[in-house]
Amino acid sequence: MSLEELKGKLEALEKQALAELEQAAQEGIENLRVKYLGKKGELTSILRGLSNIDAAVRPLIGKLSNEIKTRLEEKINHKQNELKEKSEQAALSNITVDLTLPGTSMAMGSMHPITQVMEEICAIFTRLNFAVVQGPEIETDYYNFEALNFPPEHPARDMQDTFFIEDKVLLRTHTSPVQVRVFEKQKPPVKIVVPGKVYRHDADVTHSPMFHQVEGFMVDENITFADLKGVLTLFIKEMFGEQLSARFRPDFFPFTEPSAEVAMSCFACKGAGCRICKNSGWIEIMGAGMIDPAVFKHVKYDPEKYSGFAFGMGVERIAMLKYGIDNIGLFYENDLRFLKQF
Ligand code: FA5
Repeated sequence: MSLEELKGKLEALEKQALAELEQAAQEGIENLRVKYLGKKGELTSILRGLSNIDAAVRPLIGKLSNEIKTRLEEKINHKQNELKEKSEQAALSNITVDLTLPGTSMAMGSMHPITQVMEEICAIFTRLNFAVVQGPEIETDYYNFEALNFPPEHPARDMQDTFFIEDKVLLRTHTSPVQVRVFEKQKPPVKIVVPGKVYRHDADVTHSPMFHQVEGFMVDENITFADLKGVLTLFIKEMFGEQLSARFRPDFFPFTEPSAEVAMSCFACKGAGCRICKNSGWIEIMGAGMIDPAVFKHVKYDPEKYSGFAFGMGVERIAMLKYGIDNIGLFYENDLRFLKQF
């Protein structure tokens, strides 16, 4: 075959391929690619026959057929993309979006009820101008017991109540050690509340091995038991309203003298006696009293000049009263059905 004939054949092939491509639907494109460019395709078979032609024209024909191959490949790809885009557009235009449908709402978390109650307690005292301070949960025997005037053989130091980490290092059993830490650093007047976790070897429906306390104390000249009663009565009214009554009874704490146990009437039986209040009609929520001069001596406060009161309450107990919960364990189970109610 002469050069001209071969050229004509190749050009006719390209023309035919382009005409077919023009008419092709999406499904037909791949067949077209195989038909012209595939291993057994028409262009390939012409290129195979090159060995039989005159060596002088071989490079020209090779060049021409490679150009045709590249052009066809580009056009086939272009057409394929064009058809694909068209069919996607068509599919999209069939979808209707209802803009009035409600959106997918995100599940929102909320503060744990104990945190909420603890913050509520602190807010009442900050309105009375108390500052909020925190202290370490791992304490020494000195701050947790000794400086608070616990005698060396006091039962609270016993392994059965206290979680010891090592000799003289323990998980604090109450928030009262923070009193001593503050007094060491600050001269009166002090007016502070201390929220935080405490630990005791203790567990039943109203007791947990880890629970929360809020400690409060106020030291200045001329602070009396009347100030203590005034502040705590105001706190109870703010926290619970007028319905539940409060009771102050003499009690004993090594670090207060005189001391009082503050209790509230039982939320479940309204004082008649039940499982929760152990049939007494009352649930203790707080220990309180006038700070013992022995504590002042440890921190070099002059007991002749200064006096003060302190109180410490169980946050879980307050939360149980406030929401009528009869099992302290519910606070720690992380059951969303329970937690979502707050
Ligand atoms: C104290 O811890 C004293 N530090 C309180 C205090 C402070 C007295 C300042 C005087 C001056 P008590 O051991 O009674 O006191 O505990 C205080 C409150 O914590 C109790 O009234 C009770 O409501 C709560 N509580 C005690 N043990 C547990 C427990 N295992 N689980 C949940 N709450 C508890």
